Amino acid sequence: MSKSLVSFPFKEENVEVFVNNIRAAADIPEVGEVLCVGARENECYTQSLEAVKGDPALKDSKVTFLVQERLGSKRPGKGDGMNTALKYFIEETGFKRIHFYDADIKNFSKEWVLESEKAANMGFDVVRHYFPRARTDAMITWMITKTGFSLLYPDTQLPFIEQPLGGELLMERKVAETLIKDPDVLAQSDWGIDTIYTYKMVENGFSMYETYMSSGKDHALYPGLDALESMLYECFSVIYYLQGGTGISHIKHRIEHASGVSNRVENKLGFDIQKTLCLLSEDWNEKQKSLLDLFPPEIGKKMRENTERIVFDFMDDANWYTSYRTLLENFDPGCPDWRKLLFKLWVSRVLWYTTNVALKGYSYSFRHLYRMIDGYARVSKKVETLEDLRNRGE
Ligand code: GDX
Ligand code: MN
Repeated sequence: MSKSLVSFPFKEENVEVFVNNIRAAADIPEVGEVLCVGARENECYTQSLEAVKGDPALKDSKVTFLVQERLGSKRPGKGDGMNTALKYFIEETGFKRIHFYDADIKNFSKEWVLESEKAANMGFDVVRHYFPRARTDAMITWMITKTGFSLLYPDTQLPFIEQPLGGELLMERKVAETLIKDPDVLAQSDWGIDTIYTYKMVENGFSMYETYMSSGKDHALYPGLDALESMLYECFSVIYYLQGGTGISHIKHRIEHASGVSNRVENKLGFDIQKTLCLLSEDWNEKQKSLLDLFPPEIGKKMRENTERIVFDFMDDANWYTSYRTLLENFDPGCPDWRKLLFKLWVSRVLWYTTNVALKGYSYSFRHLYRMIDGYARVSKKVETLEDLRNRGE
């Protein structure tokens, strides 16, 4: 069948936004079915299903609702949702392609689907959306995922994928077939799913096109950085387990050039700095303090000072590189104190970046972030030192 399946993993989203998105996807001639995979049968699930059933605009469309299966071994989360969709796509349909979109996108339209279809029609196996983001957004992507890929896989395309955690993507059927057979993919039931999909796509040599959505993604906002703790931990844990992979092939990878950025995105500097500062000084215990002995003395000492007063001015690019290496060598994914410490190290890194880089402007910030990833790859390949990293001009 030459059509596509569009899939929305969802948990607790605004029903009106979600149903609008289902309607937009179902209305596209290239789309044969819309699949909605809910975390559980909650209010959002039943209300969205009711709304779909009663909608005359959807009476000729195939819209399927499923509760996600328990497929993985990590926290049951978005990973089980996405893998349930992959499994359904392979086992229950003959469609050519599967698309994924987050359910909470307020400005979702048929363009999102059609843009991916066009790139896939050019012969790419995977299409991923990327879009303009505020300079303080995507702090897990930049400081954890891209940094980790740059340290571990500097010779591959992995560090240079624009939005390795993005939830908006298309796969040709052969990609889905490969992923769903992979035990590492199936196990990853939590927020680590996006990282593992991205990694496995590259490891298997699938070609990738990144299409630029200049309108950006307008979606539900997080209250503060603390809400990101589980996402951070789950995304880092995947990188931790991915250490030691070898023989990653060079893939055909095209990144569509970015066009404009709206003033709203360009001028936004947005999270609650006051609240974030407090996260550095809260919840310390003796175990966490002793784990800091594993870090280079100047980093351990400064971090430990946070039990008395807030200190983050030391967490520059070079010290983040070293901290990350220490984490890769010593982290214990099962230990709650390592999890807290990882979070605090990352908070100090985000605060350093915000006050030393983000405040200097939008273009300055992105130049810095891209050069940081290039620099980390050079240091990993031992063609530059940490001192070079500190001395590089902007
Ligand atoms: N089925 C299912 N089960 N869906 C879920 C679950 C779950 O347990 N948890 C969240 N979702 C859905 C949610 O309803 C939404 O549609 C999507 O997954 C993304 O969740 P959201 O809370 O909107 O997260 P956020 O921060 O906007 O997500 C972005 O970053 C994540 C990441 O960085 O890991 C987004 O690009 C995600 O696709 C990406 O996984
Ligand atoms: Mn969202």
